[in-house]
Amino acid sequence: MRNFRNLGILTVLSLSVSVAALHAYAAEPAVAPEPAPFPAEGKIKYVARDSILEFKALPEYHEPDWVTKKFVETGKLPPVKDRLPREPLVYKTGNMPDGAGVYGDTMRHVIGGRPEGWNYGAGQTQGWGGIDIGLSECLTRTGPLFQVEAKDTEPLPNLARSWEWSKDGHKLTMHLIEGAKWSDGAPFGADDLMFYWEDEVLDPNVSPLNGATPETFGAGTTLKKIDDYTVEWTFKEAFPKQYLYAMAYGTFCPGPSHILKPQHPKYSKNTYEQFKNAFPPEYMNIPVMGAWVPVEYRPDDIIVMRRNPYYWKVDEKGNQLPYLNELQYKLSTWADRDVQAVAGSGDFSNLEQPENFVASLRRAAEKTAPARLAFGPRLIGYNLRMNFSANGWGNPDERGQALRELNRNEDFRKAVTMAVDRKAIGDSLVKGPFTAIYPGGISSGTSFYDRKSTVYYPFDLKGAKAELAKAGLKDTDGDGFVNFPAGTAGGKNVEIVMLVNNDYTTDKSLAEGVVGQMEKLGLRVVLNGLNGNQRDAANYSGRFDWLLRRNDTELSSVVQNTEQLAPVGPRTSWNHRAPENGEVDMMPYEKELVDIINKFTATQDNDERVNLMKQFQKISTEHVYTVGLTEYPGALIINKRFSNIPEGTPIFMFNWAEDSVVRERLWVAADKQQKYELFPEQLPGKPGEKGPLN
Ligand code: BQZ
Ligand code: CA
Repeated sequence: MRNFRNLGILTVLSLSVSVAALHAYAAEPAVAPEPAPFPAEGKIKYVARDSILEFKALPEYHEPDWVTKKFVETGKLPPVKDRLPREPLVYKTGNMPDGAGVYGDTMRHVIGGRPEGWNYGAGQTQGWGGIDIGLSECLTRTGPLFQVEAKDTEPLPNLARSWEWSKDGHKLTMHLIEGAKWSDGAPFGADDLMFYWEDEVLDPNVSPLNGATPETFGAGTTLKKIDDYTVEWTFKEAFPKQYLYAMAYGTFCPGPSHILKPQHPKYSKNTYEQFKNAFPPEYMNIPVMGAWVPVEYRPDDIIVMRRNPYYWKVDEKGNQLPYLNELQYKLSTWADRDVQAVAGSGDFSNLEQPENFVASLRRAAEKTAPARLAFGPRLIGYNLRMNFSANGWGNPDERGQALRELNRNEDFRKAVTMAVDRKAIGDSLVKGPFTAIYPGGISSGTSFYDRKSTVYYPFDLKGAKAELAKAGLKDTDGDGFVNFPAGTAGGKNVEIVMLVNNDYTTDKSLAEGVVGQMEKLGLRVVLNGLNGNQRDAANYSGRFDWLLRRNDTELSSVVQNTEQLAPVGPRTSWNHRAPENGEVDMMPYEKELVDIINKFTATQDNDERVNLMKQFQKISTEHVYTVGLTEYPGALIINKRFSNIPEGTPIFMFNWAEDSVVRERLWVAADKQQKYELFPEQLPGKPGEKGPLN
């Protein structure tokens, strides 16, 4: 039924969508232009938060027959009811679009990242594309919240099954799921949380993946173990419910402490580097709380994961989840993920690169199309971020230091933002109703967005050049590029190195666009294109002058990764962090932003939160905290054989769709199942052993 809808977009594509020609203003800030409405497809069926899941004991439990026959009856595994917690997480049938499912089949992902190893808590990526999202279950969960009305929502329980606040709101007692086990059968409990908190988050020598720092949970926050299934948070603020989002994916997903702790420098002779690299990609069967366990890794080829026999979630009939026996992650490119998903050799993609929109739409509109394609709201955006640290983050040389001083000059930032022709930038990616002028700040697709609070410096090259002159830059040697003033960096041409993620066509296209437009302004920009892992490392360590970066959830949801909106801590902002042993040298307006974020986090008054975000939006766009480039909608592409895909799932909001679709609930009807499994009727082996168990 989606095909005719896609045709709808195709016909819109053929119309020449004309945005009212923007008048070139002087350097007068304007209000952002109204983004052209985008026909997001798939109506989200909003549900009550507590209609999704609960924790309770069921009269009986089931598992795939082959698990019983080959593993339980042979004594290799205890019976399924002994592998489940006393009260497992139960997904309610009423929230399942296609009801309870049947076992079988696999989901074939294609990803553009590459695994560094399995030590997520020490900052290693597994290659993105849903791998870490599936492996690392977290205290709370927010991906599926897209289907819950924003006003009364709160993160869903997950490893933390319930929590309550003290009367004065400074303490939060959190109750963990009881009797759950890691995929190797070891017990899960508060010790896993304490290792993650004390020895990974608080330890300044360890930086967990997705960037959890002590300030992510509020400066001065403490966590204490009460008993095996109870922990107690203590916060400086009263009732900072915002931090329940930080306890979801990305920032509080504890690892298997029984495996990790012996390798940590505090408990071994290992260096921090040896700890981080103690579980290379070749290390198989790392214990996880997730639904699938890595059992096979072939470099540049594939990662295969098999169902976790101790997974602690069931459906209302008592069927232990997941329904899908296997996940595959073909190690290719992000662009190839789109191609394979519409072609049917892959099963899933977040269509997020506009260069692939038209070809993907055409293929998905055909009768024989193997996959459904549905666009969501405009929540994918890109910003040009300037390194604001003038006190040493990234150890710049003289040129780099001089450039950071320029980045901190508002006339310079205005010159840059006014020299960006956002219409041309968007059209360079894809023509049609998709891209919108994006001044920066909160995405227009979020419930916190307020256009009137969004300051926009319209494209105006003449005005931009005037601002550049005001910043003290002149082309003293007449070669078309402005120079540093005499005595600064040798009075040479200003040369800006912009960090770019080479794994995406879109990132590279936008970067080329920026180079070209800055040249017209008289600024020489040079690209430093790195693959995703190297780009992330350079970003975290401040080794960049400018950074072209796709938005993360702090701009597509505001409530997720909120601490990344401003330098509320030494390592929370994407483009302004503290040097080794120093402070963040904040500019006055940044201090205002930090103050607003802290207030936002400390209040639960929705009207006040909306108001604070309007202030944030105004101050950050007026002072050009980032230079917005373009924003557009993404589309979810999923093979038609899968059931239980929630209609209208956005590819990106509180998290990526790999989280939001709730993969452990997806299933394939028996008559549609394919023989794609690579390790049929096999289960994960022992930690560190080769491959799956037969
Ligand atoms: C989605 C996502 C799941 C990271 C990554 C990648 C890294 C960034 C970002 C996206 C990929 C896909 O995004 O592009 O569609 O599948 O993995 O995690 O861009 O380089 O560091 O933030 O999420
Ligand atoms: Ca020059």
